[in-house]
Amino acid sequence: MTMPALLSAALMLLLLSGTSWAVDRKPAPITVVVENTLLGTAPLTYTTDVVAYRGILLGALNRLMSSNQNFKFTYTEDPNYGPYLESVNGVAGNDKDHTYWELLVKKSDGQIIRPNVGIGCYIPSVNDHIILRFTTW
Ligand code: B12
Repeated sequence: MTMPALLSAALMLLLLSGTSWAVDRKPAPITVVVENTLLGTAPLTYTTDVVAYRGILLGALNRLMSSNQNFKFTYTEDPNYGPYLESVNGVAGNDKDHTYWELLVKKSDGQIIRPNVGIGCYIPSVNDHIILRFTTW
């Protein structure tokens, strides 16, 4: 290959990779649904975005908390598994009552999954409905 041909091939590669990088960085909209099966209160629904490519749920929850006064959450740091969701909107799980915030996800095909990781490891997909459900174990 001649030098100009090599240069234009390199330029083409750069442009193509630049395009996919730009697409990957589009914010991924997600919905957060807060449910309390113990009080039987109506679910609360919020929307937010995952802005970084393969960003984690914790980042999206933090973004939601900073942008919406009606959503707040706290977590504790487990030495082995990372962030443990402790409370949502002022309601905290506790060992005495065997209560906790369960993490469920309704995927865009309607299927509800229970991720085998917590809020610090789950990577939301576009249009995920993240369900934070206060329940017992
Ligand atoms: C019992 C248990 C629970 C109980 C804990 C009750 C309690 N206070 O005792 C409950 C039902 C609350 C629970 C919840 C969840 N759990 Co759990 N749990 C376990 C289990 C079966 C045993 C843990 C244990 O007692 N170890 C013995 C004690 C002595 O050690 P410990 O370090 O003190 O244990 C504490 C931590 O394990 C912590 N914990 C339990 N689960 C989780 C999950 C996360 C993400 C974090 C940060 C901490 C944490 O609670 C324990 C008690 O304080 C393990 C699997 C296993 N066989 O180890 C899964 C396990 C730890 N849980 C797991 C998961 C995914 C969850 C959930 C995220 C599930 C969900 N989708 O909702 C939620 C946490 C949601 C949240 N609020 O952040 C995963 C974690 C994997 C990972 N790398 O993230 C494990 C490994 C099971 C699996 N699927 O493989 N869990």
